[in-house]
Amino acid sequence: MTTETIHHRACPLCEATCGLELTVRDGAVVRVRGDRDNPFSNGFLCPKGASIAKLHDDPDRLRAPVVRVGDDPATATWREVSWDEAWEIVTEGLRRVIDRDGRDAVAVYLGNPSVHSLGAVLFNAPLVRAIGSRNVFSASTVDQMPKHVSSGLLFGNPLLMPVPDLDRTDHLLMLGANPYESNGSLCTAPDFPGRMERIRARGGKIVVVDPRHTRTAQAADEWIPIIPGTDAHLLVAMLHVLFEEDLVSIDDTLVTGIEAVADTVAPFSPARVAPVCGIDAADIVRMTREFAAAPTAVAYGRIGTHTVGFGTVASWAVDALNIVTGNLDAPGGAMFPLPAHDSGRDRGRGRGFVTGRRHSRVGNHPEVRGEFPAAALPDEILTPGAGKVRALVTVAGNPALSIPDSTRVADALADLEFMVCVDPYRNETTRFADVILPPPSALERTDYHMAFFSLAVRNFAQWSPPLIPTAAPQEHEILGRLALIATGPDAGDDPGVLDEMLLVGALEGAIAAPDSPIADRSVDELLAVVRADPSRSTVDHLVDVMIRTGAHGDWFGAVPDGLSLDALAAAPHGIDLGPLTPRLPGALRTTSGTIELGAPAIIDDLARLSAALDDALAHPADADRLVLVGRRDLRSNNSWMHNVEVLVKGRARCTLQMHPDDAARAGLADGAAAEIRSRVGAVVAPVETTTGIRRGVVSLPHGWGHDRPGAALGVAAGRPGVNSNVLTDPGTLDPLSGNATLNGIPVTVRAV
Ligand SMILES: Nc1nc2c(c(=O)[nH]1)N[C@H]1C(S)=C(S)[C@@H](COP(=O)(O)OP(=O)(O)OC[C@H]3O[C@@H](n4cnc5c(=O)[nH]c(N)nc54)[C@H](O)[C@@H]3O)O[C@H]1N2
Ligand SMILES: Nc1nc2c(c(=O)[nH]1)N[C@H]1C(S)=C(S)[C@@H](COP(=O)(O)OP(=O)(O)OC[C@H]3O[C@@H](n4cnc5c(=O)[nH]c(N)nc54)[C@H](O)[C@@H]3O)O[C@H]1N2
Ligand code: SF4
Ligand SMILES: [Mo]
Repeated sequence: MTTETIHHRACPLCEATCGLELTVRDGAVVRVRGDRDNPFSNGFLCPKGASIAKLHDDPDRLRAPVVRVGDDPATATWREVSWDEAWEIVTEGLRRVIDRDGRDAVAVYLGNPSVHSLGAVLFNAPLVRAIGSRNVFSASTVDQMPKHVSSGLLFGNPLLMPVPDLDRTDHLLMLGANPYESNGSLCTAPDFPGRMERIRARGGKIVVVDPRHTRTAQAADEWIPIIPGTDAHLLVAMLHVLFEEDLVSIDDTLVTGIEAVADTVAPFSPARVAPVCGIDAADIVRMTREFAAAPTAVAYGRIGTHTVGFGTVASWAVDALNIVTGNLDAPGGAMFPLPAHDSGRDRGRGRGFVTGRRHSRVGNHPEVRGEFPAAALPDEILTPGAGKVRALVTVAGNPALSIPDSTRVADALADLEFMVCVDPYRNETTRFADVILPPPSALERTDYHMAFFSLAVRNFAQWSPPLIPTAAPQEHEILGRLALIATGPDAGDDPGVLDEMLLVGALEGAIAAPDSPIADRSVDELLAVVRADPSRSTVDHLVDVMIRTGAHGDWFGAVPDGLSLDALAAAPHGIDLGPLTPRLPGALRTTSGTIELGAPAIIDDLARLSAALDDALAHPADADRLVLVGRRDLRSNNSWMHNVEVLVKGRARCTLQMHPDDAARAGLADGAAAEIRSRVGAVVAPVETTTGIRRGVVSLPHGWGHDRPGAALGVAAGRPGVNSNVLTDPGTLDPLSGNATLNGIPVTVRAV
């Protein structure tokens, strides 16, 4: 007899966290639909979410640890081993390097999916602490680090990032984001496209700033085809207009540094920035006036504004635009979510935000949020001398494809003495590993999307227990065990010790919180409460504590009708906690207790911006100059979902988009093979001519290049594409955040 059961959970494949409805028959998922009863996503589903079971079923997905036999990944063979044997090899490899060369000789790289997997979200930090190395790297510095820095400087808390109140705004100014493909980022909004359509349906306006006429730009009222890398210039000129025309509306009890900013933006007139941005001065003035005049308005910037040389200034300027027009912390503007869980983010440990507490060995890069720039990882491995990195631990990362100068990244990975990867695939990066430790699939684990509920356009909570049982270790158990190994022989091999430490720490924090309703309770008593259900694991217990002691929590019975994990378990479609509400000044963590608009680091970097502007004006670009930008595709997910046949079949997606005029000048027809060359490297890709791109700009997506020998990605290898990060330059970083420059790369393109 076949039995069918229906389950609901949140999709972990992008930041939108849509509700999924999964039908399971005989232990296998036979149908995936959007959950129409999910109050946040209302049934929305994209092709990636629809294929989540294909990931689970992928024969190339590792089910057991594997060990490389042979030095050269191209010719190595791989041996499946037991977890016990894997742990022995990892213990030997890591401790050998630590004992001989010290902890800094072990580097860590944390990749993007580790923010989508609860076990990694909760256990990466203890793992990093246990390794105790200064060489910590993550995908954040090829992504959103500028936003963390600008939030840290403005609000005193790098995790306190305002999100556009999409459902109530009258005017959305979107820069360098393409949610019709990406489904939104640093802004969790299931069915982002539908929310945009409703802005226009209620009479609002959407302006999209992007060198490409994306589907998002097509759905907007206005497309502003900016020259890549110049969003900061544009935004600062908009600030200039606001001050010049006295269109500002600032609460000066809440905001400090206003005069310094007004003075500093004064020289950035629209006329001065216009030729560099490629936008008419009159349009800049008009855009600014419309933004200021709208009943509510919000500026929102993403990858295109962040992964550029002035990423932090641009991030700051996006918020500054919202702040000086009175649109920060107000409905319809940019608002701070208040998620159900308390991760300590809102409890306010200390005040102020600093970077540069130490500097990297090779490039002298300042630490930012405990990390060095991912672009600098190869230097730390390849540059001789004391402190050279000899071992690498990766969790959910594919730096071989995702960080700049991939050719050198591969050289660096090959040079390592020991490498262990927590990853479900043998891919371009993990083929260099000595041991690959696979986590369970997304259907076999608990999820609660902490990071994304903290960035959501409505306050929302959903817990997803494991759907398919597995005997394999959970991701947090793998990371916990790695942490014990890294700590040293005295730590033993019982991860329960670490679990207990984290749980006790969380409870102690809640008991000691200011005005804590559980100040008189004991850790032991509360520990017993959260551990009452034996079917739940440590990550569930930790979420339970965070939910109970969060803004909507039951505080272990002290707040009647408050939330607990039981309440979430009883609501499989998720719980809507209402629209965003104002949170200032309470949420501010600056030393002054105000929004520090004129942070010295920003004022200083505006001087660099001014100098760059002068330089660009003095040396106008040649008429035939080309710059490269990236792009995303709805059916792709960074570097790791190209092994799902239903997603990648059909037309080639890794093409070089090029304006027909530029293509003609280079003698290239649609479909022709073109060599794209930068200072750093060269790749060959087929040309796709389109008028939907600004002249002088070409675009190649990232995350491709699946032709590396030794990877085991059967489907992806059939449509490998080329790796755009062979072209990106590790030498040009945003100095305040250490973020890589991934857009606006000077290139030449010629027929081959
Ligand atoms: N040129 C260019 N480069 C870019 C970008 C760009 O726009 N242009 N974008 C950048 C951005 S925004 C990002 S976030 C980075 C991403 O860069 P990375 O995080 O380095 O890479 P991903 O492609 O996300 O690869 C994720 C890895 O995690 C593994 N994985 C998947 N699910 C899980 C899981 O549940 N647990 C574990 N342990 N592993 C898992 C996959 O097999 C894969 O190896 O790329 C960046 N690189
Ligand atoms: N389908 C799909 N969804 C994804 C991902 C994916 O790979 N595929 N990746 C996920 C991840 S890790 C992230 S970080 C998010 C990213 O989410 P988004 O930021 O929305 O991502 P992109 O689609 O890369 O959009 C960036 C846009 O910036 C434009 N651009 C490039 N340079 C500039 C510039 O200098 N100025 C301006 N104004 N625009 C510029 C590009 O043309 C592009 O349209 O998406 C997430 N969602
Ligand atoms: S939009 Fe994102 S969260 Fe929603 S189904 Fe698609 S991949 Fe999953
Ligand atoms: Mo990202």
